[in-house]
Amino acid sequence: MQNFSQEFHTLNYVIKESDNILLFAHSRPDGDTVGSVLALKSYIQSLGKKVDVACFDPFPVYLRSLTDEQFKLPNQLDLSGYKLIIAADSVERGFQKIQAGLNNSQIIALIDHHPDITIRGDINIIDSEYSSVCEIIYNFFAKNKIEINREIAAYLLLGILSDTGIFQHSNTTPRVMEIASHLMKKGAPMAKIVDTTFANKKISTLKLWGRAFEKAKINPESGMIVSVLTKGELEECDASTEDIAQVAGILNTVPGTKFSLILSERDDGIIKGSFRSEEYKGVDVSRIAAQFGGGGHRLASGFEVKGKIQETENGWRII
Ligand SMILES: [Mn+2]
Repeated sequence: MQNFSQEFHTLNYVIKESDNILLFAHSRPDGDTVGSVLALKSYIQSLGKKVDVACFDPFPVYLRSLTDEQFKLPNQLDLSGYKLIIAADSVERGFQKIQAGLNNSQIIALIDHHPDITIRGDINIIDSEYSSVCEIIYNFFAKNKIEINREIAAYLLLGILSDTGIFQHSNTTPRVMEIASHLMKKGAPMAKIVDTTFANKKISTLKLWGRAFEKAKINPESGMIVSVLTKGELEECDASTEDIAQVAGILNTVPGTKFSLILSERDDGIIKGSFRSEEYKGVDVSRIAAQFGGGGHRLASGFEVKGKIQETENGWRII
């Protein structure tokens, strides 16, 4: 795990030297990217600087109860006007589209915890060992002795709770718990954030999950639990592909299973497979995904293939 002392110092220096700063959240924004950019925004604003937050997608409706903040669309902004641009979380989900148009005098900082990030900026703070970008930004504040007020604490906890699945995923280290504890002491409203991010499910999401759970099948030999979602079901439930994301995680909680797979039909005849497992189950799902040309982490991986899903007696197959 890198501690980024030098990078944190440099980033804070550049922030202080820049009057006009752009923060960039990834497309289909989640709690981690939102928490990251808003925590940084709060700090940068307190220094009396001009700061904007951009994203190719609108601010998530479900986070409205936590903040009145809004995103700006990149094409509504004069991107050449920013001295410093900081992209936080999944920097290859949106930010790479604007990077080419920036000029050499502008400083780019990338903060991410995804593996396989290939783009680089002037300041690179990228390490997949961290639970969330909010954990990294917490360290940035701590290292630079920046006061974490109630607002910043709430944003950072939002990101940590989102990316650890409320401390359920294997990325929940003792350090993550320490940070969360400190953020609560600073006034972060834990219960409210949990309610907002996880208890607030749309009826369309629940209907779609219902379809997937109803059809789930367990293969006793491999310990796999599998289910499928067709494009038709997505449309019938008025659900989005985002609503599929957690299904594999929930299926993986069924006792006696070793890993879960959810197959879902996407646009252009693509089928997406998402695997999940847990540390104690002793399965490396990235190796299974690799057999289908995919990849990812040991406990969460995926692949994409062209084809159609066909039901068989003890599962489904892709034809
Ligand atoms: Mn994240």
